[in-house]
Amino acid sequence: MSKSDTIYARPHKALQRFAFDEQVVEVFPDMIQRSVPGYATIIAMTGVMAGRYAQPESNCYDLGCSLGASSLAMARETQGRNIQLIGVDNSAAMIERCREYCQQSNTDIHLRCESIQETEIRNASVVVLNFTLQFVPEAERNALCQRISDAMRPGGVLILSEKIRFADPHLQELNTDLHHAFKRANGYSEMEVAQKRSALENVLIPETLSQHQNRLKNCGFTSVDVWFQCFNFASMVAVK
Ligand code: GEK
Repeated sequence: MSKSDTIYARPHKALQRFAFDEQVVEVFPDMIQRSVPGYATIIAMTGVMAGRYAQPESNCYDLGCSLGASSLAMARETQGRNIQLIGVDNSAAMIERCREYCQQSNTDIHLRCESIQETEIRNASVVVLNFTLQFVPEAERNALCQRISDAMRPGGVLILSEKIRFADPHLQELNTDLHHAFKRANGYSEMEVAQKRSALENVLIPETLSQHQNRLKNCGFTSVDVWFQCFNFASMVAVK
């Protein structure tokens, strides 16, 4: 059981930029579950889609794997196909804890503590970017998605889940309010919601669904669909 997230429960005098450090690792499962609408569904269905698209003798990547939730879901659904699962994260604290989880569940996932902009990607049939592209500098997102597309086998898929922004100001305000209501319903106080929001300012940079869809098409993905959305959180599937 992960500890409950109380990182922003007390007033922080000088609010630091949000970072994926030991303190976050300790509470991460609770934090992401209570903060991201549909998280459990997205993880479970990532596994199901990997089960459908993972090709024998290929690699499946979980980019920004954190504690390996998507990797473990993929592992469950792709057994016996001689697939190499590869999890990449640039937080040493995350990778260390992820390694413990993989050992406990006796799951063979190759873990790399690396930046996803630099990690080698090849012979891929499934690539997962679950809530990670949003932390990559905007200027580097096109090149990363192009590299993923170039490394994919025909018929492979990219699953891309993100917090999104709305071009329409009314919808932006509505969905931001609904997301905050979701967090309050999950036990976060007004102060926790406000402090977390400030800590993520200029760290998590959301884009619109059209920006994502256009980028994926420009990178050579043929069919692109939004298969899940709840408020300002969405997950897309892009077929190569
Ligand atoms: C899940 N996918 O449980 N290179 C490598 N890792 C990065 C980079 C980068 N440039 N930027 C951020 N990260 C997971 C959740 S969390 C999402 C992903 C969230 C890593 C960062 O260290 C963190 O572990 C992860 O991406 C983002 O489905 O907390 O909102």
